[in-house]
Amino acid sequence: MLRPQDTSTRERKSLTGLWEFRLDPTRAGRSARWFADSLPDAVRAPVPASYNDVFADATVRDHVGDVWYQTTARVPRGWEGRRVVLRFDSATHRAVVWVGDTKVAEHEGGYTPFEADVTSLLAPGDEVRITAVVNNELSFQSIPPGIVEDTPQGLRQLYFHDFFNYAGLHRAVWLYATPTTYVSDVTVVTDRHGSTGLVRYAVQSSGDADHTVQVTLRDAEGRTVATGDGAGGELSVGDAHLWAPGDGYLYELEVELVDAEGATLDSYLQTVGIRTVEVRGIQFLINGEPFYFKGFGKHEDSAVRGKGYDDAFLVHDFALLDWIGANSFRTSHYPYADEVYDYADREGVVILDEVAAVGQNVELAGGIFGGKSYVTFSPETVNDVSREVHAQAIRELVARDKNHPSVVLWSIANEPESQTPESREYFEPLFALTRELDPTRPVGFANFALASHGKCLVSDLGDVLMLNRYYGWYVNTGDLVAAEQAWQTELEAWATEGKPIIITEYGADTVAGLHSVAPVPWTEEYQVEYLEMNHRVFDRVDAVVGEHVWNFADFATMSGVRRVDGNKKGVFTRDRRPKAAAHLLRRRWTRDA
Ligand code: BDP
Repeated sequence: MLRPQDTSTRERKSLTGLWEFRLDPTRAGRSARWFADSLPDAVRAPVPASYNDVFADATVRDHVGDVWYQTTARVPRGWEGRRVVLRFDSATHRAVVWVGDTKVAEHEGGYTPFEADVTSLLAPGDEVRITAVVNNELSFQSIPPGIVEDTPQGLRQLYFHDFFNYAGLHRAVWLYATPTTYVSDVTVVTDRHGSTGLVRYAVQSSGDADHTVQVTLRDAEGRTVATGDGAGGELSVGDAHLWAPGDGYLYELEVELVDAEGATLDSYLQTVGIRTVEVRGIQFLINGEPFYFKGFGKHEDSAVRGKGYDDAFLVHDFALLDWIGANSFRTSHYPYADEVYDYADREGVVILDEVAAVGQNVELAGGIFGGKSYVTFSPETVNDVSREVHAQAIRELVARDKNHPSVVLWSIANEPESQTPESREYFEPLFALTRELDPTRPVGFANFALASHGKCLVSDLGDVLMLNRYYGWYVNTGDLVAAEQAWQTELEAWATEGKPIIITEYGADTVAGLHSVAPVPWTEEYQVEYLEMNHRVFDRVDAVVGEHVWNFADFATMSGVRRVDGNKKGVFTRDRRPKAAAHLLRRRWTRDA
């Protein structure tokens, strides 16, 4: 799905700011048609932000069900005769949207954009009312899954993943205008032959006007390096400046729709990083060079705004990644805001891009979160309907992120049950789908400790083995000697598979400022020794091609006896101050720099 842009033929108007907002605990608003007028009894809430923590009110924080957002916007007068689109960069976890009294969009899934052509509903110069009902309920048919319990005290949301169920309008909302004949999709795939870069492109367009497609590829200085005609083709770039980790060199492809007189009907700008990605034997190659992933599993998480996108945190987090010597991260456990990928493209930071399928493992959750016991994959729990929701989430992820050079792998789940025949049956078509949607990137999923080597029935479907392991934390707690041996044994077993292994999680909860002479769990010293132990193990196994510490920063979770004010496995605190482990990682990750 294309982004809203300002180009010679397109304009966009951001609708971020304070919106009218209210909870709907009795789910009255839909039948009472709250969209049809000013939202009754509303307060003001920021967009983008999770609504949960901005009010000093536990009722808002723990609300289960519908909330309503409403704003009014003036349609620019210059948009006469244009196609006007309303776009939400996300609504967590689902939304219905009205313009005036007319329902224009409905979307399932909290982390990908959706939009509606609203041209016929507005007149340039007029003010228009935009209303969204956003629902945060998780069920076995949502990604991620959960269970809403109807208790005498009200609805209670249970879920099987370890981050707070933040909800609301987490990202920008836009009105944008395009010509009525317009570019509707662009796909770019890059390759190289010797020093020549190849850019294969495919353009889709819509609208009535006769047109042809012209493309112009410019380098970072704006010089034209190749041109092409037609809706698809291949451009050659002599002596190409490749996109590479640490060198986010970008070309720009201008896609134009041109009429018979040669006038430009529409112009869309697509950044292009020329690079290749390939798994060969136990290596992960970027531009034919073995790549070693150094970095983190992250979260979109910060105080007050929750999962709300924030430019300052974006720039700061990338500055910290650079400071510490990280070259990559995983968008655990859901697709992040578009801006994150744009920034990674420009900074030359590598991304493992993950869909929001986290917690399809109720056995694990039962143990960790004290929930009831369920069977993960069954007609009553994660079933065919869930799989279609999951498939759609993968389609939307690939459609949104396919052109980002930073994205080098699709991660289609985090720690699902994967040791049962039912899990294999569930995942086989999803791997096939992802490869069909994008044959150019490896596909994987983050494997969970219970599905250890020899037990996991899904890992062989992936191109890369992605392991989340907590030897020395959840097992062998405090005993790093035993942990080192057990970890080494398991890793050597995985190495016999002949595939590259990325350690996608390893980490220890650490309270910043807690110290001890002896390496006692929860202290900063223990986190350091824990990481050092892991690194010794990784360095002894050739198939290990990457290490992503869990987590970049402390983050909010649901309450529980194992969580003190959230998950403390951050190498940085929630407000991004380094723990001692940050200095250790910086030494390790910058030593060859
Ligand atoms: C793994 C999960 C991650 C958790 C982490 C932990 O993938 O989401 O936060 O463990 O327990 O199981 O800290």
